[in-house]
Amino acid sequence: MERQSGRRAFSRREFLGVAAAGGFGAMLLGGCGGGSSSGATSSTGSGQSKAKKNYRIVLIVGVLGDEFYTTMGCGASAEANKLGVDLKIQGPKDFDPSEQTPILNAAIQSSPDAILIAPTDKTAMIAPIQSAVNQGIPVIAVDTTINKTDILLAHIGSDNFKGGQVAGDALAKAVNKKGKVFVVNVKPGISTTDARQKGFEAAIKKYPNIQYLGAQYDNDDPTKAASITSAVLQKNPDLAGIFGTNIYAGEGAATGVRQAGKKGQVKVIEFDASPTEVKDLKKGSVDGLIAQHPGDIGRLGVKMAVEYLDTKKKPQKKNVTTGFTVVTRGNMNDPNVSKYLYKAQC
Ligand code: T6T
Repeated sequence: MERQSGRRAFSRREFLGVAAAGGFGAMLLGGCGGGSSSGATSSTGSGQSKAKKNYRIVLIVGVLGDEFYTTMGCGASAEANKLGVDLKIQGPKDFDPSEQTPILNAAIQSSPDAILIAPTDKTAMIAPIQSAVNQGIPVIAVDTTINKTDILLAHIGSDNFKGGQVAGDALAKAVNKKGKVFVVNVKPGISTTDARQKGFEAAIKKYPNIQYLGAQYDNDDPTKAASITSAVLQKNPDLAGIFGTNIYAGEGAATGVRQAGKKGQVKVIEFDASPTEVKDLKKGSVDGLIAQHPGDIGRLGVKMAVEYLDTKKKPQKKNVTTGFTVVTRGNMNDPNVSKYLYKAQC
């Protein structure tokens, strides 16, 4: 099996290196909330806006080593640096609420001024987030969210249902509006990827000659995504297309298609724009990417937290939707598109 993902190749040193190289007031930490070290707050140049106080903010991502969250961290770190805020970035090694909860609990113990979090499950993360709120810590959900949104200060992320619809229409176009298609998804209970699947299903209903084979779950593991894809291809040698709902689903789907010798024949549309996904697009194993704007999510998250801490006024918009960009072989070198391709480091 070829190496597929930044996540599997992740090392803790690499992550710490990212923060250091970026020169930002941030540390990226692996593991279960252990040993958080404080990043130095860099001074800002004259004329730049500054937060009223030297706030401490924690960003807890969905999983470390995932370039979507790395890119979000880059945006958050840049904003923290600009505002003179101390930002720590932490996250679990797997996209799992049982790993994310102790990290959140440790962050709460350190009494930060605000927490930004990408909840790994829309139900399981309600109680841990409620604990933060009960201690008076404002919480902003970034990317993913929870079912109990009233306890959040706000949510910032993509319109994932719409993104799924765009993916559905793109795949329908790629397969000439006919044939069998299926979805590789992560796991049920994640607000973003659930919505993408729903949006995709709503879109392909419009095409009577498309037969939907349903969705299968890879547990955010590209190797599992590849084996799911191989099995579906073996059962359905006439498969026309696949939608991968995130980086690892997409990367694994492309691998499965290549391993079956069906590159170009089976069309693949994927969410996100990791370096591997972009390489697969360039080489023809993938036909389109729905790139989110994670840098904007991170930047806006820090900005909103600081505005709230400075003024104590709740944000006017509780749900901030960031955009996405459809990346194709035809437009991937356009600077207005390539600026949204994800980073493996800042
Ligand atoms: O697609 C992103 C993110 O939006 C989703 O919530 C989880 O997966 C990613 O991080 C990509 O792997």
